[in-house]
Amino acid sequence: MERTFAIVKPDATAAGFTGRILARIEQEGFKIVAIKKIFMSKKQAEGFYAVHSARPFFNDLTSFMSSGPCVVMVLEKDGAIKEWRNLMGATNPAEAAEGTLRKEFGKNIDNNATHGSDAPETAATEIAYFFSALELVG
Ligand code: IDP
Repeated sequence: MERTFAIVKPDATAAGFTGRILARIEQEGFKIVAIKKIFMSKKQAEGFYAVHSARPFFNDLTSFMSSGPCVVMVLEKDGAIKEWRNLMGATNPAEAAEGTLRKEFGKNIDNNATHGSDAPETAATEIAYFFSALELVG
């Protein structure tokens, strides 16, 4: 069974969408293996998005991610990485398909409600950034 790392971003927690997003996650057959609410510092957000440090939107992205609380999670399902990205939809909510989380809950490309790992190596790194092995409750 594959695991991926997911975030309910600060725009979505502030708007009160956490419960509805968690409900969709369970309805779509993901098991929530670990979950917690955190408020990242700018430095912690920069560490998490280090792979994007050369991108023009890095400062805005890390400021946004440290602007309010997030819900961070480890999700488990067959093909979890791809399945979670499919459920999130396109990065830009304006381009996201009907029925996806970013279409329903995202406002724009900066405030797009959710994050998901893009590959097995990133999933492993991102899970380890936020959770210890003891916190993963299979
Ligand atoms: P993903 O979250 O769909 O995997 P990435 O390309 O990994 O997309 O980008 C990480 C995050 O950075 C996105 O979720 C989005 O919030 C933000 N982002 C990506 N591209 C842009 C952009 O062109 N302008 C502003 N923000 C962007």
